[in-house]
Amino acid sequence: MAIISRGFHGRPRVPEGRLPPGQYETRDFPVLSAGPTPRISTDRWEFTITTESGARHSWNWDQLMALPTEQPTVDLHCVTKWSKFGTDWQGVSLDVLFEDVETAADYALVHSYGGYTTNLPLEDLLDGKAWIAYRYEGEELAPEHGGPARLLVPHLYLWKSAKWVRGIQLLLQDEPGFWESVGYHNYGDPWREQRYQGD
Ligand SMILES: Nc1nc2c(c(=O)[nH]1)N[C@H]1C(S)=C(S)[C@@H](COP(=O)(O)O)O[C@H]1N2
Ligand SMILES: [Mo]
Repeated sequence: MAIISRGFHGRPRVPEGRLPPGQYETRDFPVLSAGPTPRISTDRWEFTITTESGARHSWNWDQLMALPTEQPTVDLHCVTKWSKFGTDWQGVSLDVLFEDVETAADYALVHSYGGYTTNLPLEDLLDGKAWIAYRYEGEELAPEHGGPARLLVPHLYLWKSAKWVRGIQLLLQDEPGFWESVGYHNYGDPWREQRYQGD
């Protein structure tokens, strides 16, 4: 019987507990977009939170830049099974943007320039769990990766991190977004491997 010492064979192993089930680590940063890359200049860029009663809270680019920023370092998990560890971002916490928003809604539908949408519970955007990110690894966020600004919600599969984000619509009742309406899981927790409906 062969004695196999796992410590000395194969690829270096990922630190225990860092890779969700069914994922592999990559060092690349693949681009996954369902359509063409919209080009939005920061002069025209606007981000709006709309409440269930129709109240609108908007920020232009200069107003976004004037808000306090954070520099989260996070692991990314894509439903196509790649994970990327320790990515460095800069952006504004959604807690800052929601400070003056009064709502009784439990659900959020995120809208992007170009028409992409994705839904998630409002609580998954709050308490330090999500950002409007506009810098990646010390540089302006590239258009292919969602520049000038994207949503970053790293505790859910990456399809929830809407690129070219333009607004968040608050809803009393949940509504599926683009991938959620064609069979992706409604919530998308990588640690529970919620890839598709029924998982
Ligand atoms: N607007 C928009 N956001 C999007 C997508 C998209 O097609 N359009 N794709 C999603 C998917 S499926 C993934 S995996 C990630 C990919 O981000 P990346 O291209 O920066 O790796 O963006 C998500 N956000
Ligand atoms: Mo994805």
